Amino acid sequence: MIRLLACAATCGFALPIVAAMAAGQMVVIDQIDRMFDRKVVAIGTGDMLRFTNRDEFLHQIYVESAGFSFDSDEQAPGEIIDVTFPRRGEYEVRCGIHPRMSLAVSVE
Ligand SMILES: [Cu+2]
Repeated sequence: MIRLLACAATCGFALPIVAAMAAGQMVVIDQIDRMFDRKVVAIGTGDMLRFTNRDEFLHQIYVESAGFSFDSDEQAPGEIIDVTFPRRGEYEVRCGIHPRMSLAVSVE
């Protein structure tokens, strides 16, 4: 145990572990009444947005950009869709079924 702690202090793997724990935050975005629950969200690189569907009909979220694209396919009521944003940038999450739904995602 002492040897392990000594190695953690000198071998440098303690820092990456802390960094990994700090990354990967999750923000829940509800979809309700044909809207996202906010217009804008700011997250860090590698963070995840969790999209719920609190309506009684389908949603289908997607992102189209040069750096990152995603399509959830049909999301049933109650279903959860997780989207991880792997790199910095400004993105727009939209719904393929409800064209007025829009969420601006700033990844820093
Ligand atoms: Cu929708």
